[in-house]
Amino acid sequence: SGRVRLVVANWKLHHTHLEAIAFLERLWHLLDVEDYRRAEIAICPAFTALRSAQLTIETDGMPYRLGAQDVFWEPSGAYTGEVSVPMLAKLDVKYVIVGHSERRRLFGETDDVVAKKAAAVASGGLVPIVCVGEVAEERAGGTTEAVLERQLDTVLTTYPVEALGELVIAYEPVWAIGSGTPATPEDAEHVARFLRDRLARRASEAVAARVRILYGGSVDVGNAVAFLAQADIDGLLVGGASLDPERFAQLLGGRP
Ligand code: G2H
Repeated sequence: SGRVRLVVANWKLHHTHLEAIAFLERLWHLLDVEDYRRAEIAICPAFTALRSAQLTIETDGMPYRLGAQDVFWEPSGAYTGEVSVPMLAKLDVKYVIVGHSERRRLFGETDDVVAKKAAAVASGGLVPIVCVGEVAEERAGGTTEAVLERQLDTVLTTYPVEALGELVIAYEPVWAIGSGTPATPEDAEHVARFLRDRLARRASEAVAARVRILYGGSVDVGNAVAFLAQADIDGLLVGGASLDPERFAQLLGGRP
């Protein structure tokens, strides 16, 4: 497909900055050149671990990208508790997860909030990983595609056109997150294809061919290879299985 595969570790609310350093040193020891050829690897720690991770990666010349798990859309101002895109850029952060279902569900993020954040990330020269996905009731009710269309279209409406090709979308069916029950690779491929077709229609064929679509939701050592084998799945967003360096290295190496 010409798209560079991307595997993202979403640590969620885990790992202090010292634990992040230890994780990176261990992963660096475990992986070899072949593993780095297989996919671009991005680590998304908590904000508090970004600086330590940045220094560790830079000092040892590790081939890992840094990502954040969220961001606010304004660059600065009276927004107590928030972190901005320019602040992340200064830490060599390349990716920002936007609209993860946990943020939508637990922190009230709407499609409009997600769209504002995605646009701010792209305008600031970083790359958003926009999460979309249906909940169990939507799936049961047959509205999966309508939900995904709404989530994707809202982002496309305000997204800077010149940055569309770099966009990353993560399809994370909410019922599959942390549940131990992933989607089947065939179902995930079907949705990825649907999203790519939608991109072709709402943006262009050229954009649709470049955008990377990841699968997330109970990805682990035993199923990672099957998802990556799908034509329209360009990578993985990994939660639980990314916390331990041994387990994550196994997953990255395709060694079940
Ligand atoms: C989905 C995923 C990572 P997990 O949230 O974003 O988590 O792999 O634990 O299901």
